[in-house]
Amino acid sequence: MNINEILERLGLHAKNKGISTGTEWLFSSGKDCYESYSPVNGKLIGFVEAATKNDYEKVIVKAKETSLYWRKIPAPLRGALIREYGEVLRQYKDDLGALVSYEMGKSLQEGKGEVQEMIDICEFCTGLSRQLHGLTMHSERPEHRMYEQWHPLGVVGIISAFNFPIAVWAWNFTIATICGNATIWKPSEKTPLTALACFNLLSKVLKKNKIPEGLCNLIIGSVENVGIPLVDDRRVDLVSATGSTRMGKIVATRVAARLGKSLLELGGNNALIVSEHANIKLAIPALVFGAVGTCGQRCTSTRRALIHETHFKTVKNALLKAYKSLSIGSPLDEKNNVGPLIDKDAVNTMQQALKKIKQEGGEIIYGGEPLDNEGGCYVKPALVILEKIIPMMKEETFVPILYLMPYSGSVEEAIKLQNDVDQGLSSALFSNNFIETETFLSHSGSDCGIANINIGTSGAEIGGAFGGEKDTGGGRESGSDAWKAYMRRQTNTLNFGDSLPFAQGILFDL
Ligand code: UN1
Repeated sequence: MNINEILERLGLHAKNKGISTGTEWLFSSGKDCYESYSPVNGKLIGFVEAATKNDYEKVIVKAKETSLYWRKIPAPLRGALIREYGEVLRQYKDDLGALVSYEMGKSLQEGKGEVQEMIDICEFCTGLSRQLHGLTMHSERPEHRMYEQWHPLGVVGIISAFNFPIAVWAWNFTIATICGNATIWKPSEKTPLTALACFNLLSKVLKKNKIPEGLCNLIIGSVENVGIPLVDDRRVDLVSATGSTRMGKIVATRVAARLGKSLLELGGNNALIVSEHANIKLAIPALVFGAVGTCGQRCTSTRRALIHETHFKTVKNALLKAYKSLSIGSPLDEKNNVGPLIDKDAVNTMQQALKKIKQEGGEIIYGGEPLDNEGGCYVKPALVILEKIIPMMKEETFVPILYLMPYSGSVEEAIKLQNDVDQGLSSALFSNNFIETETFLSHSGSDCGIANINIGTSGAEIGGAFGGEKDTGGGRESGSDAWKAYMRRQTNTLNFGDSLPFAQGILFDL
């Protein structure tokens, strides 16, 4: 694979502009640049100009203006634009997937999978654009009609994280666009080039369809210059942010201070329960993929394995065997199972976390050490046995550390352990016992936004609503009726009679 050729096909250069209004690339008014290094081999991929506060101002003005035009375009026509983008993504799936892999470090399979998620959501949105339905209700008054409709919000700000550098943006951007909004995307500063590549492809579709500047905007900049101005800006009607709980709390508080809307998809601390009735053959690959896929950097990654004591030894040994056979190395080489962490800081975070885990009584039975292959940020995924809950187990480390913890008694015991963390994104139970699976899915079962049976915690499909409870932020993105967060609801009551009855039977004679 020739990465330079891929960069060229995606329209990327050694030095790139970092601000786009969809159809135009703008120079930054400042002098700062981001350098994007690959975690695969430590090599510099390219420079990207960093936006200033003034640049942000230029972009929001354009976005607001264009949102007034776009809201009048019929939703199915907005859907047709997104369908075209999906077609372009299909053509560039291999190149874009490889760039995701090279800039972020996830395996090539997963990089292409991320582009596939984008293609899928484009298809979903094409259909959805004809189904932005409201309800009709029966009025209590004669010759009255009551119904609700959904209108665009205006401008949607999208803040995304490095771990899914483009798919999470696509879930937000496609839905926001068919719902009639303009969008401004602030991607992670750690993965600016994949964002630029998405916009190079998008601009082809926008130009072909003669879409005015400012409908889809991208702005690469710091928290201070872009993040905070966007979050605090009353002109931004919805802020959709993906990232850490720490970041989410700042966004939520600042947006709430101006009574704005936010949609948050934050951290997870996801558990997979292996019950006494589990099919162990299914549970093992689900655990391994969940814990080491994307090198433990998915918000849906499996962090805790709660294993019934009858299976503990078997599962532990099977995991040890599987972990020993993992091939760790360049994610561009399809025979490798695990790529690098995002950067050296993440490697250090993992070392610090393991130190603390040891101090708190955890037993590291495998891995954890940094590997110095090819100048990248590689680590050996770690397995840790816990006999009791330790404070570290309650933290989301965002590195490949899997805690194994035995439980005894009924599935209720495991559910209690699972729910005993601040986060509530994803959860899984492996069991072939109907009473257990129904208990897990009942009102008193898993408290997470995602609860799976005989499927791991990661790898959700786009068709379902994605997000979680508690410190995960409560927002829902992607499928189902998540689109409602990107629109405003209006209740309409119409009188087609010749009298004016008041609701609740109130008489008001003049
Ligand atoms: C994330 O890590 O922020 O379910 C999103 C999954 C992916 C999305 C993860 N489809 O693992």
